[in-house]
Amino acid sequence: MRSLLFLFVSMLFLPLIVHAAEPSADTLRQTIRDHIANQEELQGAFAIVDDRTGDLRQLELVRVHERVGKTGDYYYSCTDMKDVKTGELLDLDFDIEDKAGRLQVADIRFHKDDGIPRFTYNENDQMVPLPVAQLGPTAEGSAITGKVSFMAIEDGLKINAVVLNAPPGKHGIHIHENGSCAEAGNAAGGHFNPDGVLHGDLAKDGFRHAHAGDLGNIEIGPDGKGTLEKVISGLTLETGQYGVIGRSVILHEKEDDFGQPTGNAGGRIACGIIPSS
Ligand SMILES: [Cu+2]
Repeated sequence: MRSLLFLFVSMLFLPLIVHAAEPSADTLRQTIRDHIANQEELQGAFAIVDDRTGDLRQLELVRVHERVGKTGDYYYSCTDMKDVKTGELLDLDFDIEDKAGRLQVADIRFHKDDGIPRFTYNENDQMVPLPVAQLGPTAEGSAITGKVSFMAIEDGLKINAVVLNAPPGKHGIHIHENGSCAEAGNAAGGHFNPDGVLHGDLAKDGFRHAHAGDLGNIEIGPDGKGTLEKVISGLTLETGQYGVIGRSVILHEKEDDFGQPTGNAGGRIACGIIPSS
């Protein structure tokens, strides 16, 4: 009778016990740190193949993010890591599997390069690749590079840009009409301007008072690096009047002063085509 009672009480508490077995955020973060430390000890370094380039990259942990979560059977958290060779700051996602109470890293994905996301997750936690324009110099001898990603959000696009090896100061950055960087960027044509309106600052002025490609300026620091994040409502990754796919991003020599007709930003120093994804 006593053992029956015990069984009954145990069953009452069983869901609680199972629930209590969920690993804490700290434990999950430590699982990632341990995984990296183990690799370093076993192989002398933490290295992982970049699925985009096929290169084996040696990385160093900077920090594990605070946020942890669960999707499907996996727990996850993200890390900031540094490429030992290039110094590039990367964001990697770690999936963690709970194998009968033993936590282990099941998958690792490159999520962001220098703050520029390669993909986002949709409402079903599936990965959706993002179009990323790869900026390159328009003149021989220039080392300017950069990336501009385009993420569809509820009513528009979130645009993230990083530029490296550029002259310090403010530089106009726009979406231009054509998807070509030929002829030193001139083949990209004029500003993307489907409404035929005057030049402006799109984020502030909207489609009626700015070109649909008027992203404004990116500020480059003394180290030649600059980043920009813009949320523009109305732009889209779909085809149509405000679709940006197949157009180009142009980085200009000078600051966009929002004057007419195109902001007095001077020559085109870098260019990249916005791919379909
Ligand atoms: Cu321009």
